[in-house]
Amino acid sequence: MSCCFGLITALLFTGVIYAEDGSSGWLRYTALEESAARSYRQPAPRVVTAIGDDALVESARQELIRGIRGMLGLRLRVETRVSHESTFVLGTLGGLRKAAPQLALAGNLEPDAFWLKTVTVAGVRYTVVAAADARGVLYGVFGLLRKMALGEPIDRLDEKQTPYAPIRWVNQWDNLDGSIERGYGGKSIFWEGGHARQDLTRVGEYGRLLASLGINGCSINNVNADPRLLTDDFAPQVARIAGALRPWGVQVALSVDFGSPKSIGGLDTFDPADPKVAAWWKAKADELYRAVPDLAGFVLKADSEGRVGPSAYGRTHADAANVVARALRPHGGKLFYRGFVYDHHMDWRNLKNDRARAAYDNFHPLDGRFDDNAVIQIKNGPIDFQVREPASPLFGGLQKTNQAVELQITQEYTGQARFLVFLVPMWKQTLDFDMGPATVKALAAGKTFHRPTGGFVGVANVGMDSNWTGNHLSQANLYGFGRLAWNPDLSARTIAEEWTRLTFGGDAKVGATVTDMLLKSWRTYENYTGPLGLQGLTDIVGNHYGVSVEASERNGWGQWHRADEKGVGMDRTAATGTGYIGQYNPAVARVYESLDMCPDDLVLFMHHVPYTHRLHSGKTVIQTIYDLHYGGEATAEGYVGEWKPLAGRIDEQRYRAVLAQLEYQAGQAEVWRDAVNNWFLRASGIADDQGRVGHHRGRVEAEAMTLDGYTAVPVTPWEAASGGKAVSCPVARCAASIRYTGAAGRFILRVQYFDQNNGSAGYRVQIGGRPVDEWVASARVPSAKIDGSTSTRRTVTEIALRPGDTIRVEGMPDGGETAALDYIEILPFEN
Ligand code: GCV
Repeated sequence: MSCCFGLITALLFTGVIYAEDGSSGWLRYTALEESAARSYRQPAPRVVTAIGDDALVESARQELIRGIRGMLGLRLRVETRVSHESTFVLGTLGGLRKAAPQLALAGNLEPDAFWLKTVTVAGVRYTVVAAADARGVLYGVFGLLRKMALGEPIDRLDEKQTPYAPIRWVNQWDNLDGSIERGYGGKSIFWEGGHARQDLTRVGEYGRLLASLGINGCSINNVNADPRLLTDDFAPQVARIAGALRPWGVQVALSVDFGSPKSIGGLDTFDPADPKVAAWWKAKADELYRAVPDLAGFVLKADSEGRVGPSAYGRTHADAANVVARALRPHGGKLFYRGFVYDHHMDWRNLKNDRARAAYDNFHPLDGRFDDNAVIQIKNGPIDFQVREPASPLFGGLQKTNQAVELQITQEYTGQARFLVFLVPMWKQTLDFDMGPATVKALAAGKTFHRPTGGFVGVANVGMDSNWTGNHLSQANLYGFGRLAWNPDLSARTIAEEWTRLTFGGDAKVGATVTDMLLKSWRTYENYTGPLGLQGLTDIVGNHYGVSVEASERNGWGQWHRADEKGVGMDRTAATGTGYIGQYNPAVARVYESLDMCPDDLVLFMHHVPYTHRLHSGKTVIQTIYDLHYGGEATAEGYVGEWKPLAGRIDEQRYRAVLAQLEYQAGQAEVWRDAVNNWFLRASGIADDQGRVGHHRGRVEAEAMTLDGYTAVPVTPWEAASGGKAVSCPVARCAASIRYTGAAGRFILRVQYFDQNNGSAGYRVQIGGRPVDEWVASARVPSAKIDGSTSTRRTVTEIALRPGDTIRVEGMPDGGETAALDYIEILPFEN
């Protein structure tokens, strides 16, 4: 044994940084820095005893063994009884009191809570992980290991942790064909080709990640539910998935389609008031619970975005929820009924229409009419996961109904796994917001009105990508959601620091840099996209990614910002607008209703104002739009410089992947900045008082270059390309060139091109006939068009230019991708 221990220690503690693909997430258990390892190793027990044969306790024991081995290089010996030797003792309070009364563990714990306690008996020290139930034991072990990974002492423990709310769920929007709606981390880990995957290894690994955060439920299919999931074929498949998650205490839930009694059930109706329909739901639930006895329940999206619902029969949402909830109740199941109900065919010409009103208007009148195992699942804001929204007034509008807050972990409107956007500060703004009766977190958790069920739901959409979320940094959002669901009083900084250390190790410079980048990233993204409550300004009817300022206007989807030549913003006041503000408690409404009191961050969400309106800052709205876009872009550009000094301090594989992501983001930030600013310049006719908007140092439009094969094409929307145009190559090879006429020197050359997803075009740059760069445009970007989503920047640093040199960019189309170019920029090289 001593030989093996020595070998393991030598291998683990050599300080070598191994390549990592991100699959371990924050559960890496890499060797602690030697002095920290020594301080834990010396007093640490060498034995683990787990009391009870529950599968979750077994998971807890295995996890402890794995963590201690990874971090300290110690192999724990497994014993079945608590002896007179220093031991890690795991078990439920009941089990421990019987098996080890000498530990004298007094008191009680809530479900899922845990107690980490150092107990000394006759000079022998025991490190105890106790809980009311087996799941709490598992959570306690994860809590203990996290402490060690964070460098916190564990020699004198007496810490109880109780989850803030009983509901801590994730939703996955996975389709049976293996795709994921708004998923950016690869294919489904659950489904493939219309069936549950044969190999569910990743599902188990996901369960482990979720359990480490205290997440106890996961719905495994899209809320835009495929009714086939409720056909007989699927029960055994759901049972297999549930089996993979069960050792981690994560219960499976299913999204269901309200039309199922008719579409797959053979009935001629899905009317919730029809006894045949009630009987169908009951029989279906009974059948499913035979296959999956611990099924957590159903999630239901009805009467929303084309899904059928109770309105088909003139019934209410309470009728719909209750008919399903009653089928689940005998089995202890819950029905999550989504509050995301709105009309997406609204007349945009009617200034009183307002999608933001919909959730409250639909559900507030029904308060008290939902059964106790039904929960209204409410998105954080009244629209749809925009970069900034006020807290949904519905949180304050339900006092006799269970509710849960729905947060979106997957970055649908916030950069889709290509941008660094840490969402915890945004979520905290909602959770900590005082609705009048109480904060959103207290209302959602059911604390304020003593509701039996409530809590937190996060739309996670992880996928088969090794790093789960499509990039390394977005994992911080999954981690942050879980930590907040367990304890919403944690600060964004604490969560960012924890995640950074667990994910990238204990190097202080890495910790400080990444934490700082995370904490400023939401505001940065907001600034270069849609600040002041403008919201997304993205392609609202398409991919929700690239810039498209007017896409949300003049259609029925209701994400309007109503910008015209005179002013901008939605008038949602009670006095002259849509009346949305009147849905809040009077204390909140008073602030939003008054232009003087309304926070600048939400001013255009609440009010329509002229561009010359002065904000609290003293600046006009239009100048603020310009300045924030320049500021946001500059901060995003700065990420690259902040990240580069971390080379060698984290593994090369993740270092490079993140660097590429940040470089890409910097380019996209410039696209957003210019597009939004140019759009508002054209709309308002008011110039930037700093002369930046519309003027770009060193920029040469591609259409102004000497073109060989390339032809100029208009771009839609016009603001997505500089000058509204690009050049596109209709033949096998094209070139755009200019003769450099400036002073000799060293420069950066930027090439703005379009990386469509329908081909992999090649590009080559030559200066004075010498090749200086070449690349293939093959990024995973969600558009096949020349637009704001595909606009991408390539930077060639430190090139020498002399007057008379020819700069030539060649493009070689591939498939449908036309090697399109927007512009080049020649900028001074600064070290
Ligand atoms: C699953 C937004 C998204 C949809 C999503 C919907 C919802 O509209 O764009 O993809 O559908 O929200 O939350 O139901």
